Amino acid sequence: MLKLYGGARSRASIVQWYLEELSVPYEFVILDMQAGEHRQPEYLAINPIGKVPAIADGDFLLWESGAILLYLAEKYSKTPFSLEQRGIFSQWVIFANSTLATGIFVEVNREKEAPRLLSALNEIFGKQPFLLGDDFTVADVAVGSILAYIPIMLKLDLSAYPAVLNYISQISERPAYQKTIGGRS
Ligand SMILES: N[C@@H](CCC(=O)N[C@@H](CS)C(=O)NCC(=O)O)C(=O)O
Repeated sequence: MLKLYGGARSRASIVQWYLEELSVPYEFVILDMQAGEHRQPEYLAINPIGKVPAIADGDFLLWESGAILLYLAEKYSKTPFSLEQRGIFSQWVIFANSTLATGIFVEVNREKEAPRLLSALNEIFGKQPFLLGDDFTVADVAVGSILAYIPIMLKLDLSAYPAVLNYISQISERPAYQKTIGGRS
């Protein structure tokens, strides 16, 4: 069975959310990060950087939440990805973990970056329920988890972005979300 390594409150929840969406069986190996279990040789053999999440899918090891999401999306897709689809999914996952996360959660960037990022997303969600249209995809797990962490972790007023607020509320109601990220708020 696929093993997901993470802390009780860590970015492993993002991968766990997607595993639940996909109905993929997994074992969640919860490391005691307070005690530094993620920096012990046993875990460094899985991720030499000593960060979570990581997965072990049989003998195959992978770390960085975005890389894991993309691997799972492709592995469990009913049809093979085209080069263009792969590009679009990578675009949104990398956007989520680099541009969006640093624009929102790095305080020094927030004032300048948050309004333009959230305005652009608000435009998109004003026209369609999910990032790529009518269907929920891995892009929504990556971007949605960063957006959903805003009310959990920051006191940021999102009232100027009603479509973003509506999107956060819609994804927060998904059973797989409730079982994972939602369970920590
Ligand atoms: N970009 C990485 C970030 C990983 C990361 O920073 N994880 C945190 C937990 S949320 C961690 O392992 N912190 C422990 C440490 O830095 O020692 C990802 O998305 O996987």
